[in-house]
Formats: sequence, C-alpha cells, structure tokens
Amino acid sequence: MSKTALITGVTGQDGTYLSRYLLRLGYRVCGVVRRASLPNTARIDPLLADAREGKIPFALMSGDMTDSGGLHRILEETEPDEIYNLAAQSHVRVSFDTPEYTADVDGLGPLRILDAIRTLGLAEKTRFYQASTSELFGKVRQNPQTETTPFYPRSPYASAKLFAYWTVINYREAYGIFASNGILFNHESPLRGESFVTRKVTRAAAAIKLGLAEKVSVGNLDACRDWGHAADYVEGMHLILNAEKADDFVLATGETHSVRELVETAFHLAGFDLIWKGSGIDEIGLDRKSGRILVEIDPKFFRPTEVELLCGDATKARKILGWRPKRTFRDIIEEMFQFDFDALS
Ligand code: NAP
Ligand code: F7E
Repeated sequence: MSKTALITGVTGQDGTYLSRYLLRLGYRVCGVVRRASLPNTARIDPLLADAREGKIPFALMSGDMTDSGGLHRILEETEPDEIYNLAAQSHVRVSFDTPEYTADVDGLGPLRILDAIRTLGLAEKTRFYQASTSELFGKVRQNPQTETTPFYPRSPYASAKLFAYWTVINYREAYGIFASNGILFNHESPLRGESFVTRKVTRAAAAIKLGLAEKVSVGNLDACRDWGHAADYVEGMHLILNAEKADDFVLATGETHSVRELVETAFHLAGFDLIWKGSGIDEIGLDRKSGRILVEIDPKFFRPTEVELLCGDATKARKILGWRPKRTFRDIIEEMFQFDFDALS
C-alpha cells in the first residue's frame, strides 16, 4: 500500500518540489488549494495534467488555513500518513502590513491542523511536518545558528512562526503526535515567488540583458542570507518525517552571502561588471564599461526591523538524517538566471 501525503501550500515553491519528489517515491499526494479569483495552480499545472490522464495519484482539495471546519473535513476524508504544513503568508515584508492575517494563517493554521489530528483520533497514524524558519533566530544571538540557538523574532511573520513552532512541540509532548519542525534557512529556485530578493534580482538581470528593463530597485544590500536550493530542502522535509523519532532540525548550507553579492553574481551572469558608488539610500550600482546605472535603492524595500545575518549549522540533520545540500549558491543563481533569461527571451 502506498502512503498518502497531504500537502498544504501545494501551489507554492516548496509544495511543487515536494509533490514531485513524493510522487517519485510512490506516494499518493493530496494538496490543499485555497480559492482565488484567478487560477493559482501555475506551478503544479503539469502535475494536474498528468493526474487527469491517470498517470500519477495527485489530487487537490479546497481549503484554507483560516478555516478549521474545512481542514477538519480534509483530514477526515484523507486520513493521511504524513502532513506537510507548508501553507503560509510567507513574505516577511508583507507581514508588517498584514500582521493579524499572518498570525492567523501562519500561527493558528498549524494549531488547527494539529488539533484536528488529535480530535479525529489520528495521533497514532498521522505524522506532521511544520515549515518552521530561520526567521525565528532574527536578531541572532549566536553564529552559526543551530537547534539550540535562542530565538529572537523580528517580524509578525517570525512571531507567528514562533507560536507554531512551540505548538508543534506541545502537541508532540502532550498527545504523542509525531510532529516535527524543519527550521529551514532560505531556499530558492526558478519557482521562487518573484518578489523574494533572489528571483527579483535574477529576473531583473535577465530583463536588463534582453533590453526589457532599465534597472532594478532593491532595499538592504548588506543583509546576509544562507541560501540553498528548494529541491534539496524538500528531501530534508521527507527525511524529517521518516526519522525514528519526532524532533526539530535545522536545514542550511552553512554558507552566507550578502544581497550585494547576489546582485553582483546575477549581473555578472548577464554580462555586466558592477561597481558601487555612494552610500545608504543614495548608493547605486553601475556597469563598469558603460557607466549605466543598473541598481538603485528604494527605501520601500526596507523592513521596520531587519534580520541582518543568517547562517545555519545543519550538523544535526547530517548526523541523524544523513541530509546534506547538493547545490551551491553559484549553482542556484545560475539556474535561476538561465531560467528567467529563457522565459523572457
Ligand atoms: P510560497 O511559495 O509563498 O507558498 C506558500 C503557499 O501557501 C502557497 O501555496 C499559498 O497559496 C499557500 N497559502 C497562503 N495562504 C494560505 C491560506 N490562507 N490557506 C491556504 N493556503 C495558503 O512559500 P514557500 O517558499 O513554498 O515556503 C513554504 C513554507 O515554508 C511556508 O510556510 C514558508 O513560510 C516556509 N519557509 C520558507 C522558506 C523559504 O526560503 N522558501 C524558508 C523557511 C520556511 P497561493 O498559491 O494560493 O498563494
Ligand atoms: O529577503 C533583503 C531583505 O524577501 C531576503 C521567506 O521565504 O526566507 C524568506 O524570507 C533579504 C532581506 O526573504 C530586497 O531585506 C534587499 O534581508 O528574499 P527575502 P526573507 O525575508 O529572508 C525565510 C527563511 C522565510 O521563512 C520566508 O518565508 O533581502 N532585500 N532588497 C530584499 N528583499 C526583497 N524581498 N526585496 C528587495 O528588493
């Protein structure tokens, strides 16, 4: 009998990579999709086409993280072996504009699912993965960050995810549910949302090279992130839920790069050698050869409180799960740039 996995956030970057991966492993995959006024399934449309032809066991159900009754019904109907809770208002900057909504979806959403597992008597059967985040470390207390580094959330997004993190541990200890947190550092891919900094920059570099845009505006160039590839990280999610015991794991590459390095790398791939002039909000990035301004700062991309530096130590995941990331920062930016260049050409 193949296992059934239920994925919330199936239409997102990670939901798409995870669906593909679990289907390859022989799982039956059921995804939760929320109602939108226009189709929101672009990333998983190829899977839906294969499912319609009966090639893969992949199905969707309507639901929303803010709707307890609907989530309860979905669990009752699917009785999944594994739940991957990936649904979230996942944009940190946006969480400052929609703090209550973000708390509802990202904080209470996981509680609703865990409580449905409990009340439906699925505690023995259903394993639960929570998409926790390196944003929990926020104003970092220690470098690199591990599972024992104290948390210091710096956004409504991070505060909501902190509530969810502890809810997972509480339901594990109180009701014996196999519930685990994956504390994942930033992970990117050609399927990354276009307003996250990596994808925004690779798209802009490709568009400028093709003459479709003049320049790009960004925020804090000096923030540093530990960027990995989503395809590597969804494999880690599966290992976390298939470990001997429920536990919490950091997944990270152990390397950190600034937004400035990211911009330089992407523009280099586009054939530009960037030099920087000025400072603060007046800083600009110019093409060394032509003197053309390609990068400028727009304060609207700054956050009221910023996470300046993240760098993870995934030793625990390597030792217990045998997980290690395969792709490097350079591989990831190259793949994303090439994808955007081909798509825009
Ligand atoms: P993403 O691309 O933004 O996808 C988020 C998913 O959540 C989408 O499918 C979205 O649906 C769905 N969603 C949002 N609000 C919902 C609601 N109210 N009810 C039901 N579904 C809802 O995010 P991602 O990058 O794949 O990340 C997956 C998860 O990992 C998120 O929980 C994120 O917070 C967390 N995380 C991400 C990273 C990272 O670097 N990518 C790192 C650590 C943790 P629509 O398609 O309809 O918008
Ligand atoms: O920002 C800086 C920005 O929005 C990265 C989510 O998946 O990872 C993601 O959150 C950094 C920040 O990702 C721009 O200030 C500069 O320091 O790509 P981002 P994030 O905030 O790190 C974590 C782990 C998650 O859990 C989240 O769900 O880049 N930055 N200029 C910019 N950021 C954006 N978006 N746009 C800019 O123009």
